[in-house]
Amino acid sequence: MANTNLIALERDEKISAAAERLSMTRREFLQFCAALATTLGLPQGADAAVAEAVATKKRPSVIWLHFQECTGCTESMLRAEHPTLEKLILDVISLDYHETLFAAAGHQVEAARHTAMEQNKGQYILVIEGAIPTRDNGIYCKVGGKTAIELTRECAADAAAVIAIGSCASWGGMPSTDPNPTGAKGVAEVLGKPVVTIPGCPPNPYNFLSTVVHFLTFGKLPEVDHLGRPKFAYSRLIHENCERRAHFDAGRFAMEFGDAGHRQGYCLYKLGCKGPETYANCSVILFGDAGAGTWPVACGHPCIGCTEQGVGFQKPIHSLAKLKNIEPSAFLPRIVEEQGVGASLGAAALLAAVAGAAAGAGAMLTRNLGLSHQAEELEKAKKDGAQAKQSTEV
Ligand code: FSX
Ligand code: SF4
Ligand code: F3S
Repeated sequence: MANTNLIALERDEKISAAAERLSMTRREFLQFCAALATTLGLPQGADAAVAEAVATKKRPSVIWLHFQECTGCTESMLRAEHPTLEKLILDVISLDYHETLFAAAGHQVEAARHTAMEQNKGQYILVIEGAIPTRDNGIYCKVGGKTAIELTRECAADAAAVIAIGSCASWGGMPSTDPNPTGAKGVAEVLGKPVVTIPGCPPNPYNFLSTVVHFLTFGKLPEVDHLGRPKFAYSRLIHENCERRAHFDAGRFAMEFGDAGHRQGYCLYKLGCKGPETYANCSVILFGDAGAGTWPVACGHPCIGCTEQGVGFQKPIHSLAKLKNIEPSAFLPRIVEEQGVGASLGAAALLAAVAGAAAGAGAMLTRNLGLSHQAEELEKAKKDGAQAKQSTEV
């Protein structure tokens, strides 16, 4: 069935204006929004709500703090190969404070943070990048004379939502590697309450963008798992969607880097691949908008489990992964799938047609559409979509 809502939007002036702002054609803009809706696992029709929200809603103010980290999160967000992604990220949010991107310095920047927090009290999104050192009262990371602990608490107090971006902010990540000399911890632990986490070192910018677009469209953050990770991105093991999976199932393994098996694309399990115990969508949405093959395993390196607390930066890179559960490959048809569940064929076709930004991901994602979410989650998303139509500004 054709998606009439989305087609109708093609002639909408607000959509034209948004597309122009982003140096896209209207069709490209709508296709990109459809791809985002598909990434979020939303049902047919939600893509129009996403497009309208991106085009018209007031951009949420974002305060972005940096603590113990390498700035790779920011780098991966804003230096995407394809210009669309960084433009969209900067278009859907109002980045009112960001220590590494601000041209200004010192008191001017501190004043900008206070102003943004006062003017958007209770409405801004606090994004934290980097771990928080807690040993010796947090003296190992200070900005403007305040420790990371103090800044986190101060900025979180009046935030509408807190997002911990990257593995460092999610649970401590690389800085928390044994013996963790600074007592590096994640945001949730320091605040003593759950926050949304988008782990990955670096995290995939699509997962951040999709999370913010969900907030923009529905006025709330997406559903998360017990570690605060959005379910749309972290509900499947890498191993379930891996392009080398057929080799694993057939017992064909690379035994050394550069051996015949490695050169022929065999499974990297015996080189320490942590795909069987790591939840993330790297193999499905890829990185950098640069087409097929742009994720660690495709490049020939075992997954190190960078999104998985207790695996990444904890387990030795070349130790064998725990086979967490015996899930069949997502490429195989399932015998228990309910009929009529999953993203529409229309959305799938649109996604596959999206040039550039989602070209590499299109084939993989289309193949797996409808497998990643349960029926009740889609029903819930449908209701959210209907409510969003009636709701006002975020
Ligand atoms: Fe770096 Fe971010 Fe890794 Fe950490 O990403 S890419 S060390 S997750 O906080 O800057
Ligand atoms: Fe892919 Fe790693 Fe699983 Fe092998 S062990 S199929 S390389 S995720
Ligand atoms: Fe990280 Fe593994 Fe993905 S190392 S980027 S979770 S493939």
